[in-house]
Amino acid sequence: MKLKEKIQELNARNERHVHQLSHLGEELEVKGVNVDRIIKDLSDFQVAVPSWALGAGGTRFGRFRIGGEPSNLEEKIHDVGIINDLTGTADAISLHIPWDIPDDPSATKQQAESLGLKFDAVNSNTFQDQPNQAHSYKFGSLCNENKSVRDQAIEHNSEVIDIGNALGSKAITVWLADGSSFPGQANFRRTLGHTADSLAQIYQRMPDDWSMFIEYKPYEPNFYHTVIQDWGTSFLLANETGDRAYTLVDLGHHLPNTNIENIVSTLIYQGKLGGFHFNDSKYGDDDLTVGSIKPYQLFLIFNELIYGMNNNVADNPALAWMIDASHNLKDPIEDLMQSLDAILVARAKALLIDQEKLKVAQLNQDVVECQQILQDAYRTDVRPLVAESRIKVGAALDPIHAYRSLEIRNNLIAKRGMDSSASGL
Ligand code: LRH
Ligand code: MN
Repeated sequence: MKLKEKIQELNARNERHVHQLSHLGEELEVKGVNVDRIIKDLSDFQVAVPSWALGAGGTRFGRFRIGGEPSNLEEKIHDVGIINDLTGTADAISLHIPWDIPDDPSATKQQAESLGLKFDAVNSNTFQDQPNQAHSYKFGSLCNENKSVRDQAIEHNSEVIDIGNALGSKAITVWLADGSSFPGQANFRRTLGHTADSLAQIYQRMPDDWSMFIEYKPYEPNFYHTVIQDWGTSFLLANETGDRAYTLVDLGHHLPNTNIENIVSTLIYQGKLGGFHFNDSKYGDDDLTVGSIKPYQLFLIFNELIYGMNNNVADNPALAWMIDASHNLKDPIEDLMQSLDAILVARAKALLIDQEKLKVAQLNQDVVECQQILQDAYRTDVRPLVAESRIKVGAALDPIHAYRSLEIRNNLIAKRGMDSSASGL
């Protein structure tokens, strides 16, 4: 029996869900909420799964195998197919090159389409040296003082665009480790200038309907300066590079206590927000499960996203939603499904915010009422809406329960063994 049929069987036992949904529906209708509109919004909301996060992640201190890991692109696409069947929220894959170069792009595209999947932004990699590479990226790639290193990195990004183009992708994400680890090591102005010039050359290589996402990060692997260290630097480079260049916000790429929702609001206001790498963190770029550490911040970010796109004065394009996480302890498929659930829960709560009432309270400078409106939405248990949005598209009422009761990991281990390992972080 196919996975989708087994899911329908499991979903059949849902009396408790039906009761919870009708109770919540009554509560929300009293408040004038259009419940069906929210459930439809959640069903339509799709997030791309990173191809580099389908195996066990690790740190320099160690990596612990989980068994049944996908050891090639075909198996990775298969696993994203499982995640999408169970959640109905993951109809795209974001590839990282060269970790996941398709041997036969048309066969890869076909396999993905047969599973109802497409390819979101492709990611270049000039933060690692590949075997037989002419020039090292040890001292940077697009920012390197040495032109032949920059040209090599520009060429790599051009190859990534060609691969993405063959798969039907429409965007490239450029994240650069470029920077320095000691004062005096780098000239800030020359390295930023080289980067701007290199991005402009890559931009010229993009098809006219493609976008470039410029991802910023304050530190790691360089620990004194990073060329594209913050949203402001990415924003100025996006403006300098072209109309189809945007800033990508990775939630883990902020110094402690940064107000990310304020950054999101400003970028949409300027029409320069390209998309997200969703994850969560306690300290640095921890790449933890979305919503596992700061779920209220994620809710506040979605509030700005919903308000911003409903008042889209600068014609910000539709956003690219992607997860970027690393699974050091959890089963990657379970971890990704928890992240997808947390994203839908945060979005559902934010959709409950009465934006009109909030505006009135803000204009009246009624600070208490403003918080009351936000937290009334945040404190609403929206899980029945999220579950119903999955059931509506044939996915599992409870993906983790379905995944475990169908013993999917054990079946993968039986097929692939305990020692198979996935490329990626
Ligand atoms: C850098 C980053 C970037 C990817 C990498 C896998 O920290 O967030 O998005 O290239 O992780
Ligand atoms: Mn990222």
